[in-house]
Amino acid sequence: MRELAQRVIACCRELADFSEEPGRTTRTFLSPPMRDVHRVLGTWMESIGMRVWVDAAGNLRGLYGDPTAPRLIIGSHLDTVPNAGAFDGILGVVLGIAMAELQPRRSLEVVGFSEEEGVRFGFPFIGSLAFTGCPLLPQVKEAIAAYGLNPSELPAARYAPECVAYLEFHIEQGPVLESLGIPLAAVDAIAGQSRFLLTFKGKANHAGTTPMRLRQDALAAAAQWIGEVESYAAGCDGLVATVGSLKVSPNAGNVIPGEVQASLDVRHSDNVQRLRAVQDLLTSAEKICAARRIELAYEQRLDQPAVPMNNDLTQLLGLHRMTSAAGHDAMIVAPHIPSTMLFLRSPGGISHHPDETVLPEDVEAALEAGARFISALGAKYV
Ligand code: HGY
Ligand code: MN
Ligand code: MN
Repeated sequence: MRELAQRVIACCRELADFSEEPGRTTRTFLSPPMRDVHRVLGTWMESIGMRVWVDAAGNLRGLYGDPTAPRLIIGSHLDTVPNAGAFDGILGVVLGIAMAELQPRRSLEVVGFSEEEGVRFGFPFIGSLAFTGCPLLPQVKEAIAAYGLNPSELPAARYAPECVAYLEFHIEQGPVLESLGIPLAAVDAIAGQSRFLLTFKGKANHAGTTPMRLRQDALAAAAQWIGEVESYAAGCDGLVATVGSLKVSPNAGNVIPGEVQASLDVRHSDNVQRLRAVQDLLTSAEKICAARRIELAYEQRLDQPAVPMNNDLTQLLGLHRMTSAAGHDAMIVAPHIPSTMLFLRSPGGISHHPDETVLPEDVEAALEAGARFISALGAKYV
């Protein structure tokens, strides 16, 4: 297993070089480097006897074993955030291929979802939404056609009726397992998340000649609100709220900002508390803008409730249990197919960053836990 674990890590590090940006890992929905990822993983899949295809949503699919038998799905995402690490998403796909290499006595489909992070269009989970038969937006279908795939074949991307269970290996992306000194965990629920795009519209003007009392400074309004977002979340147990992206226009040092676009990401394992926080934070933006004669507009990009994992499958993993504060494709798949997740420790608790990493011994432990899960599953889902 240690040799296989080393190959898994080496493969993830090799794939991290497939990027839209030289010198850092950025791979978004159906971008050119995705073809290289499909090629390298497809070659490994074919070498162990899997049938390999790319579906109309750009998901990489590999089927091992009898296509008519009850099937386990092992999946995660192939895309990344900008300047990402080498393991978020891709580790789950490569571990799925490694599980197939161990020649389990059951059918296994590995799915590399084409997009989970939501970077290209501002909303996430395109690959797993297509996999679960959800319709895709026109601009996504245009991107699919531009990539050379056929949007009219999207219905065929839906999971097969033989699918009986879904397992997603993923790095924890936080500090919990390291603080407990344990390598792995089984996920019992995934926190809900709300994503918004807010537009603060003021009045651009000359930075030198415009007195402070006459300004309608969109960035000053957004900055005041961002401070309130941080202090609000810091005061709410279990809540996280982030303004991760900011677009300022005209974005010149000697011009008062006329318009700012700001993202908002709010998460909590309890849906009621998450929705209350969203309402409070939008109200706070409205109050700040009213006081500053700034126009405010906002659109919701995601309203993803918290999702419990399948208790039987989580139990079957026989590991420490925890809730995931990060979102995952499993939250899209779980309402359709009994699902669970297996977390690997994140050294330093770092993710969405080039320093993201895994320990070889933890990858080895994940392979062993995955093999135990598959043989235990065989007794339950046939
Ligand atoms: O943002 C998330 O929770 C995940 O990493 N996509
Ligand atoms: Mn991520
Ligand atoms: Mn991820």
